[in-house]
Amino acid sequence: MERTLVLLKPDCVQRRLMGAVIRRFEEKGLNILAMKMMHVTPDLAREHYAEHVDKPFYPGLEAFITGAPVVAMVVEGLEVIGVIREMVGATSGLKAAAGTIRGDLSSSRQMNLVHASDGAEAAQREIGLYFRPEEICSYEPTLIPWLKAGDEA
Ligand code: FUP
Repeated sequence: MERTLVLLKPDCVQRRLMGAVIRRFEEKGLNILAMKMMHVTPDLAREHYAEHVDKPFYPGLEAFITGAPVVAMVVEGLEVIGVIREMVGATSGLKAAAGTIRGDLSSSRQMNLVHASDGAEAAQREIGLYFRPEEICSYEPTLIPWLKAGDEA
């Protein structure tokens, strides 16, 4: 099992699309272990987007991500990091494939609705930025035998 960090970004909250996006993850059979609405501070934005801080688009990105609340989530599942990246789609909503969250619901590169960790190292780091260990509610979904076969790790 893997865990990943998902953020429903300020545009997702403002556009009333939180339920639509969460529904896709639930219907896929993924397991939401933690979820909270919060404001991203400029300090947290700089930590989260450390690799982008020096890029020309960073000031606009920081203004956007701190401009309204986000919903942060920890999601668990088999290969969940890659599965959610596929569900989210390419960075720009204009380039993201139809059927993906961004492809279906966004027409922007910045206002692309969802952040999802792009690898195991990023997932561990980003979960630690947004959640204390005691905020992550590990549990065994009773539906598991109807979501995957017993020999699927
Ligand atoms: P992604 O992994 O798809 O979320 O995208 P990146 O890590 O490449 O970029 C992080 C965020 O920066 C994206 F959500 C959108 C934003 N961005 C811009 O606003 N302008 C750009 O030119 C590139 C990225």
